[in-house]
Amino acid sequence: MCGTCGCGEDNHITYTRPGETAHHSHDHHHHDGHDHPHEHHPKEIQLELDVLSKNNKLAERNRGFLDALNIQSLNLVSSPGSGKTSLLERTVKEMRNELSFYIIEGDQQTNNDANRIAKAGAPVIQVNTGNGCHLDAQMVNHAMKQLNPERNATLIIENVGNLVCPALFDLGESKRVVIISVTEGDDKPLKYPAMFASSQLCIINKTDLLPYVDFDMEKTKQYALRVNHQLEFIEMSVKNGEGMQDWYAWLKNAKEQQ
Ligand SMILES: Nc1nc2c(ncn2[C@@H]2O[C@H](COP(=O)(O)OP(=O)(O)O)[C@@H](O)[C@H]2O)c(=O)[nH]1
Ligand SMILES: [Mg+2]
Repeated sequence: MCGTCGCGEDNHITYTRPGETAHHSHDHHHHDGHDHPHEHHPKEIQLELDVLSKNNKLAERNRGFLDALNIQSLNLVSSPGSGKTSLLERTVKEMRNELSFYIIEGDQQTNNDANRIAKAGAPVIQVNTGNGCHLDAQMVNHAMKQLNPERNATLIIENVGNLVCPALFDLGESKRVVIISVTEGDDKPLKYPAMFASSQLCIINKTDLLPYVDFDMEKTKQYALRVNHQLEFIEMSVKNGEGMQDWYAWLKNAKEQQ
């Protein structure tokens, strides 16, 4: 997996709330022991399986913790810049009287996104993954404990922008939401099928830009349905508000089904 996602061995992960200085974790990244990322030895494959099975166990613990508090949790995945933070800012501003939001922000560096969310009005914690290109269940466990979400809350995790590695890592979320924007091209579901196969909802964002780009909405949906025939879609423009009401209805419905 290190060969796939490039996560470093000696990696420092930090957890920061807006206005605080970084809190360093002592758990080094779990991907140890790779010298030759391009050669796939049996030992390397075994290590990948071990890392994923350890992550899956921790994810189940997160799920148990969240279930006990009747908290719905969403894992937001996309490539960088498709609009995850913009969607969360608008959602927090417009829905915070109806749902109790807690946000975990994942990025390699900076607290920019946590600062944007704090301004929008939700409790938030930033996880900086250093070299890591995805969040894992242990990072979410640490972040959740610091956030201390209340009963019946809605926890939204903005994963590191990357359409590949986050697909492999269950965080204990109840639902996974993949976002693509119309500027990214309509072949993304075919190029990165794992992400679409493991998500329940696909948001297609920046529809306000459709007149300026070659993007075939129906083709994109067909490609995505090929890898996941149960995938739901919301066409959206966080900028002009198209689809926001559908998203709020989806969020509330997911909460009720919890
Ligand atoms: N035109 C347009 N721009 C958007 C939309 N949503 C987000 N953006 C812009 O896309 C850029 C990246 O957004 P951001 O929320 O930071 O993406 P993230 O990396 O996925 O969190 C910013 O400049 C946003 O203003 C949209 O619906 N339409
Ligand atoms: Mg962001």
